[in-house]
Amino acid sequence: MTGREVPSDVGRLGRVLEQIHGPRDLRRLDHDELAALAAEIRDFLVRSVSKTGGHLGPNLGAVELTLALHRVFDSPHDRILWDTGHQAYVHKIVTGRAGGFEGLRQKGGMSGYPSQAESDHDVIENSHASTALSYADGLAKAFQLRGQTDRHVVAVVGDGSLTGGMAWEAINNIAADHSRRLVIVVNDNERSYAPTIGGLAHHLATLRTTRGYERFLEWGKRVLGRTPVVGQPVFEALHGVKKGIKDIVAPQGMFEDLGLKYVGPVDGHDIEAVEHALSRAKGYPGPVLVHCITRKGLGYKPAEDDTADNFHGIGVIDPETGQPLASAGTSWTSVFADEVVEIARERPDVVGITAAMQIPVGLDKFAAEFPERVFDVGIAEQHATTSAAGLAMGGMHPVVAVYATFLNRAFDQVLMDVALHRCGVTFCLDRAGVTGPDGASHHGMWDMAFLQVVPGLRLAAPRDTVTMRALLREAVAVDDAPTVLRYPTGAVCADVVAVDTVDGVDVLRRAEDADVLLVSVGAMAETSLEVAERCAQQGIGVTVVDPRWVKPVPDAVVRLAAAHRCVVTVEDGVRAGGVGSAVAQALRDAKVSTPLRDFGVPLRFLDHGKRAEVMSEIGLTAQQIARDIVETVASLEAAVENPAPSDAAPSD
Ligand SMILES: Cc1ncc(C[n+]2csc(CCOP(=O)(O)OP(=O)(O)O)c2C)c(N)n1
Repeated sequence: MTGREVPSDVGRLGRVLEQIHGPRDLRRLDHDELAALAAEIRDFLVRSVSKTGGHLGPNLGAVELTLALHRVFDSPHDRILWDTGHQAYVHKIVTGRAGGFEGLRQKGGMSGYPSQAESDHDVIENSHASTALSYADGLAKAFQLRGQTDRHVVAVVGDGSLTGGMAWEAINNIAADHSRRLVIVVNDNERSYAPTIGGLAHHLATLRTTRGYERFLEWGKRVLGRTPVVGQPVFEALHGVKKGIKDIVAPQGMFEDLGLKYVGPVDGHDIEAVEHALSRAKGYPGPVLVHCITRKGLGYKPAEDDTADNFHGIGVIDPETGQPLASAGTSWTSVFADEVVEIARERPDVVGITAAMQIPVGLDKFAAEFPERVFDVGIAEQHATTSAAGLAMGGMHPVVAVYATFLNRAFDQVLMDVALHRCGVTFCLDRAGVTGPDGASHHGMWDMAFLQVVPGLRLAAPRDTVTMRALLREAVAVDDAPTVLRYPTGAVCADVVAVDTVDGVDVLRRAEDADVLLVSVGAMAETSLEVAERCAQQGIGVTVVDPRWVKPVPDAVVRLAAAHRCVVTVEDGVRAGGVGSAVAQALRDAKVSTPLRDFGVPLRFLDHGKRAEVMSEIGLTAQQIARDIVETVASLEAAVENPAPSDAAPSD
């Protein structure tokens, strides 16, 4: 398909696709119909994902693989698990959800990942990579223990996700027990976002280039097997040295040495070949790994031509050209990207670390200028963190740039490996706070809560370009403790200039006769100022401060709080244990009795939708916060006018 051939109507299904209501319908199709279906699915994906945004490239590369999986295995009786889950659109289409694509990732619409609420065919929905093999291990054990041995468990994992440590912990366990059937399908497109890195990638590359080896063995078996007396023994002898030959010619022994049967490599776009390999795997009594070679973005020229990331994840685009339709504005990521390069030029000890997301987190400019000082460690946030500790111990200052939600994984490493050892490591958490269309797993709402308990760690939340640059510099200047910078997704707002500074705490608005001290965290500054304006219109004075460094709570915040009737905190992180909780604790410790009202993200998993829609749903808009403050101040006044009797007798 070229860009020109993409029709404009989203909902239209092709001739074959409109007959597909569930996986069973796939099994009736002949070879030509399957080929037509694959083309129709690609056409449908381009038309719909270009309208909504989403993961286009990975799904274009997984079309034939998904069709083959659903023809060979009987989902949902058999369980098909998608690692990360961003490549499961085709699975959604063939399990009766093509109609949901108009609302893909929109509020109230279909999720961009598998979702148990949507379909019995969906099992895991976490979308943090490298977990599927562990789920599969557990499911296979459960089926065995419950006597459901006719049920197959299949885990589909990309070569990128296979770089994550959890995947290897799972393989270590899966391979150790041959009493259970479990099929691992490696969807190897040689890419994570960017080309997959590391020793594993080299190993897979070697396997890719030695396809002829398995064919040679097959040939040997056929030809020599037909030769009576000498044939079979010769083959046995040949096969006996197979491992030895392989270790020299094709080190695919790695998987087999671990105890996994290896099938492949298979052309992942040849449905018959994939079906053949999967059928072999299905019939095997123990764990099997099927290695499929695919191409990300296949069939859509703009994606095929895009060497940066093959349209891994896109916003709304013109399907003809692949160009974005909306101009994005200056992103927080690009402000970070520019400043970190400036710093790197001045400080040769500063190095960058990314967990397979160099472009998305903005370390690409740094890497272009200082390639030897930026390390892509694969999807390995834990390793990234402890490796950063090692770099710090060796005299460098690492800047670890990750999405906020993915640092969850490395909590113990931040705590024990970095903080306990007082290592100067700076974590830059992109996409912090409510992110939007990627849903529950991608909201970066936990960092400010779980990092509160890390002794010595300092956390800053910039509110605009100027504070972002300044705080990054302040953070990398700390060489004896971890520092964290967290900033949201999307375009950075206009600069919010402080009217005053009190011991490092920026005063953004000072109200005469202030009733309320509003402590605004990072990018909530614009909202907080609007809150103050709305309250002023109701006769309530609100002074707005931005502590910049929110952990530990600055003393100045406590002193200012003591001089007000009420303190309000506004943050886009989870309320439970967040900055509001920390300020409340600091006030209690200082015996400041000013009442506090904390606004933040409620303790539940948030759905997908636009960021503004989600913020409104959870009450984090200026209008909702201002209304609440007006009510709080009114109830404080009522309490002063009608104090509760202090000597009320206890009830029996
Ligand atoms: C723990 C974690 N870190 C980072 C990511 C971001 N991420 C999403 S998909 C992806 C690349 C996955 O590559 P691969 O598994 O090969 O799948 P492909 O897109 O190539 O099909 C990354 C890094 C993630 N989902 N989870």
